[in-house]
Amino acid sequence: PETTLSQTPTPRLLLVSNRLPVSIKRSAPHTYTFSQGSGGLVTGLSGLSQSADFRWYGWPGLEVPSDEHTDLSDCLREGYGAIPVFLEDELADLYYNGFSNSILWPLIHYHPGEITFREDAWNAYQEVNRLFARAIARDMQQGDLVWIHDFHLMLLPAMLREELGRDFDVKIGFFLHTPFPSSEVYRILPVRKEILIGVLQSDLVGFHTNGYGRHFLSACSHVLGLPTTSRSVTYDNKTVNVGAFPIGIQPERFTRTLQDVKVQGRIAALEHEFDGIQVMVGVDRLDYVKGVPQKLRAFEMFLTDHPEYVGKVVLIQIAVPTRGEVEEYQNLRALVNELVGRINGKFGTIEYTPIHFMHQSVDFEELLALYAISDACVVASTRDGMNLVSFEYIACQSQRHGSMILSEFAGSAQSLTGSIIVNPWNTYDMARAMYQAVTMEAEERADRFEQMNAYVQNNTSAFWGQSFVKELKRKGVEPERWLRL
Ligand code: GDG
Repeated sequence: PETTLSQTPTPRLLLVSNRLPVSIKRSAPHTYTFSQGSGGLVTGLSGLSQSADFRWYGWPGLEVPSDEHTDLSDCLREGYGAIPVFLEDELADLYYNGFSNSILWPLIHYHPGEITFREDAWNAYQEVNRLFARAIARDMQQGDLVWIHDFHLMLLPAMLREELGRDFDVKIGFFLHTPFPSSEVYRILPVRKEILIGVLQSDLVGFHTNGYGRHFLSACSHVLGLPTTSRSVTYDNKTVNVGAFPIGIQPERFTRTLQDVKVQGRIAALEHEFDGIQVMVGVDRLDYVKGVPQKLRAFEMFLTDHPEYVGKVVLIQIAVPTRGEVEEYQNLRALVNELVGRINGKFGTIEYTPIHFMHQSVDFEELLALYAISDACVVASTRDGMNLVSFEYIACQSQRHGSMILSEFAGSAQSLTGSIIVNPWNTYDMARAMYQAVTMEAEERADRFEQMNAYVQNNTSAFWGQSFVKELKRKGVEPERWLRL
């Protein structure tokens, strides 16, 4: 039949991620409380959720007795447009901690030494991707767009096509929030072929940077022998487009919250507390890819080399607990505790604590107050897909124009050209950068801030989400259909 633009219905957008964008707590049988999540992915997609028929599939993050599935699903669907994919605890643990966090995460972040490949974890990963595929396929309509997120669900594009059948009209997009490693590292993965084949049933594969996209294409070429161009790969007689879609933040959320009376009060109190002292801030999940030990050692070297700053500079490090069930994270925690204790013992006095270390998360208002009162932010990631903290710090610095010390291994280093770029493996380099930050003239700080702020204000999360979906919609539209339109 003839199709005209006005008759073409807006396609539905189905988002899929490991976790739903809602935190769910079960206080008693059939009794749940919900709170809206606020991670980068949630805020990045909130603009889209208003513009399209929108659903979000994910694991609710807790085991739910089967007689409560229907009630909980109804609540989540009506309240949040969220559709839970239920998993039993044991399976979720093997898929999430066993395979995603203990095998894929370290490999992707160039820590192959941390990997112990386990067949049972791989089986669980396949099983959970299959459960997601079935849950989504059950609800799908012809013409839907599906946008799958992150390394937990790399088999899902292929499994979804299998469930739907080849002729089903759906466009599948896949976005990886982490780096994609060099193919020389990627090929260590025992199931390297299976994972690539899983992703390659997408129409569009997105990364934060061009470099990650290039690594992915060379893995397709080296591991699977597929023909590639600089922006696509051909698999199963279909072209898969590959592109860079750098994520951003919602800067106005930060500007607005900073005006809050409560936040202003907290800023005044912290400024009073640190009167005459320069503050450096770090905000990281306590993950080995975030380079927290490297940062602490550099801070120690800075104080050793510049004793005139002992008593004059502090480092506030928020280290959000994460993946505590995985052994490497327990070891990291012990190392960081030891380093903080040693450095504070060495340079501290009754009046002065060089490192204020918090192994806990802080609420959003407190986080913003900390960003706002800090004279520098230090991001020392040894690998990081993007790093939203670096953007958030800039969004809170319109008054102070603090310095950004940023690892060259964070995706955001490619955009925040006004930052002091460091190699976190080079302690001297990072210690020098700390000195540079605390001695930088106001005029230079203002210039650097202007550059970085222009980027953060323009490259928002809404822009990221819309760009990806626009590209996905365009992909696969048959030429004859274009002509008729
Ligand atoms: C992955 C990739 C990529 C942190 N501590 C607190 C808190 N946070 C918030 C930050 C920020 C988010 O968590 C962390 O985002 P990052 O991007 O820095 O890092 P990952 O969690 O590793 O995210 C990363 C990202 O996905 C998006 O694609 O950039 O490379 O690894 O928003 O503000 N928020 C509150 N209290 C805290 O204590 N309220």
